[in-house]
Amino acid sequence: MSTLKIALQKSGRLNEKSIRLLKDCGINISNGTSKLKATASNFPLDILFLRDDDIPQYVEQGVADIGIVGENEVLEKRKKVDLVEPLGFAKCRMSLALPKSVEYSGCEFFDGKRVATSYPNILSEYFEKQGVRVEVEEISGSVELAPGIGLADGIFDIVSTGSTLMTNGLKEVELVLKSQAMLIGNQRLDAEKKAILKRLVFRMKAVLASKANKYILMNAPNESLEAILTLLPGMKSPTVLPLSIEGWSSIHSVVAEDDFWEIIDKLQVLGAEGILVVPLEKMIS
Ligand code: PRT
Ligand code: ZN
Repeated sequence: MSTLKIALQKSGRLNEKSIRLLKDCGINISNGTSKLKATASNFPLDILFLRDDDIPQYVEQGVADIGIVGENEVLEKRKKVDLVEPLGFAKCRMSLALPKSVEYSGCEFFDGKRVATSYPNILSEYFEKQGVRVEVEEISGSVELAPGIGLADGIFDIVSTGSTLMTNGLKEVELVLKSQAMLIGNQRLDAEKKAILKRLVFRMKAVLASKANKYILMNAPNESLEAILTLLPGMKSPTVLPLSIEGWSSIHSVVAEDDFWEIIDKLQVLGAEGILVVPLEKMIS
């Protein structure tokens, strides 16, 4: 019986959420998460804990069959791996930033300028596409300090809240790409491993869908039913049950987290009452 090997970040921003995702998929990691290797007790999965920078290479070589890593690392490392499933966490953007006082006129501003980054490949490719020539200064950490010490005119780095840029007197001037945690896979998995991966992805999708949606119940006057039903997509269609009070119904449905507040506002205008919102544990469509 075959076992799939997954590479997870040993410590850092991806570590906890990657392990959490496996747990939400019902996978028990038995012998702790502090060691280099762990084994799942109830699913054919071995876990390797690595630095995130090494994960694309290990997956390409087949040392690990699959891995969870930021899309940004996959693009930067230029390894031949499959992008299997975006996982919706560790969302960030990769942006160009300049000292606040600099007047920015557009991408051509960077012509002949020096830009410090830990992502030289993504940056070079971006400027090549723009037809702008820049000098890429590769540094491995604290990129945001580079302009202040005269190492570079600007920087290219990961931005999440923007507070690192702000505290270093920098402003974001171009968003180059968006990134999130990604499940990646080796391109030559045998049939048995592919079958295990399929089972894992099925579970992951159910977990991700449940997080992106909420179950909603409400009471509504029958004269508003039609209007309310057009607002609520549900999984196939909403469930409508009569209440014991004449002229009223109970409506059950599933709504996307993203549209949630907008839909609630409209439901209230349409006379919906007693609105209950319940988190979903798993969602299988
Ligand atoms: O030790 P190892 O090499 O495994 O980890 P690492 O230090 O290289 O990576 P880690 O754990 O910092 O990040 C892992 C992944 O998380 C990254 O590759 C991104 O895909 C994703 N991610 C999401 C982030 C951020 N958000 C983030 N904010 N990675 C880094 N940052 C840093 C950024 O470099 C900058 O210094 O946070 C700062 C900006 O944050 P704000 O909120 O101030 O804008
Ligand atoms: Zn790293």
